[in-house]
Amino acid sequence: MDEQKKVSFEQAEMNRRAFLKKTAAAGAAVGMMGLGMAQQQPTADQVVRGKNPKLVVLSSRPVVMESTLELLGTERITSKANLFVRNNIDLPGLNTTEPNVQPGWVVEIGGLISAPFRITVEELSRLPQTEVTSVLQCSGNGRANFNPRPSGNPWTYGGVGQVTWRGVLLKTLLEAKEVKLNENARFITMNASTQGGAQPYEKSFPISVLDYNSAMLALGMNGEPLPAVHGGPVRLVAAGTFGTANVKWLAKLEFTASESSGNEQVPRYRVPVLPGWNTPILPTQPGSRYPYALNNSRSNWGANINSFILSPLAGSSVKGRLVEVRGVAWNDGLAPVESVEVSVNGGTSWRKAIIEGNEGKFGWYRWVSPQLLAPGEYEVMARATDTLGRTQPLNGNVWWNERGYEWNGVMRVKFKVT
Ligand SMILES: Nc1nc2c(c(=O)[nH]1)N[C@H]1C(S)=C(S)[C@@H](COP(=O)(O)O)O[C@H]1N2
Ligand SMILES: [Mo]
Repeated sequence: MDEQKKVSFEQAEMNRRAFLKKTAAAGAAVGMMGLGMAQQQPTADQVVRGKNPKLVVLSSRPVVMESTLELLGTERITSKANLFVRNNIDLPGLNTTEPNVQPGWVVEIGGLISAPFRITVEELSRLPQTEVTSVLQCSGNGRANFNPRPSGNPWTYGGVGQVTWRGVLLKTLLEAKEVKLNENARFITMNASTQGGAQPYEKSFPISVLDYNSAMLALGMNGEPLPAVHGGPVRLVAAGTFGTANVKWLAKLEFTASESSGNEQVPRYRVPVLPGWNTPILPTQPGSRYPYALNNSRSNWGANINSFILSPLAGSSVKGRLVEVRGVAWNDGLAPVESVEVSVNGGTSWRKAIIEGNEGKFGWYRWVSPQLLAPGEYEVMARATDTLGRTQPLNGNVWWNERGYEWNGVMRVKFKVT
């Protein structure tokens, strides 16, 4: 267990004990009501105010909770109640979906630009605002499928959601301030606030991969001020990238010539690759260790192509004969998702699903595949492909990597037709 994990494990344990003590006291006060409350883990709404109690808490300190395929299937845009949370470092007092009202909050913008400056949230809110709908996904989502199971939070499929961000494009901000990029600027290096004594969180993303043109300082989500737990009052959103670059509680943003060498950049959040950017994962022996360094691996940059089956749900029974298999597909937004193929016979034959629509290039493509199915047991699979020919492996374990990132294996769902 590395040092950071050990610390957070101890914190989680302390938190659990404090919680048990509290619930035991509360339980005693109401005569326990026969609920055996002292055995229960805190629910998502107890960990973060405003969250749906159906979210699954993976850690209460730092806060890590995942949504479910069932909940994701009920909404076109994931509500703040149903959106997963991934904190590496909690900021005290922000475990709520309410806005984080902090007048005068400052973001420092600097590094390789013609003139560094500071900007307040009030000033940001007076600049032209842009909306973008994008898929937010933890790069560890799907980790529980890897065999052997890598260390880290055992995300199943719920570390993902689709939300609409509103804020000021970085490009718009620099133009408004009449600030020019230095030609040596290659990366954006960001720091989260350390208010309340929080540990630093520093991440870098290459300007080229990040689709600099759509990177924004987000102040809002789904038509409301950005919820505190999701990074309010201001968060960097790089549509098309995995969650890790989307720094919450943004305090500083610098244009730099190279990547941060901090712990969150290396060895964390990386996959083995041959040198190069946005390259495929280098296959490694499942179960083996990898000596992560900046030059033999890459950070979790652009989201790789993926698709999830949202209906029917695993283990469910549906009425035949016409069964609508439904789901979503997405990628990094660099090319459109071209097709989703569905198989109901273990991959022997595939049929193209109907793509019903998508929420812009960074959002989910909703697809449906009507199937005529006689009563019986089925296993349905779905595989997305984009116009660059990028597709999902039938066996996601081919990309097994020590830390279990970027799972995009074809999903298999067993259900019954009655
Ligand atoms: N300041 C800060 N920003 C952060 C993190 C964090 O721990 N601290 N976690 C990152 C990771 S790993 C993910 S997956 C996303 C999760 O975003 P959410 O909690 O809003 O769902 O936030 C990213 N931004
Ligand atoms: Mo993440």
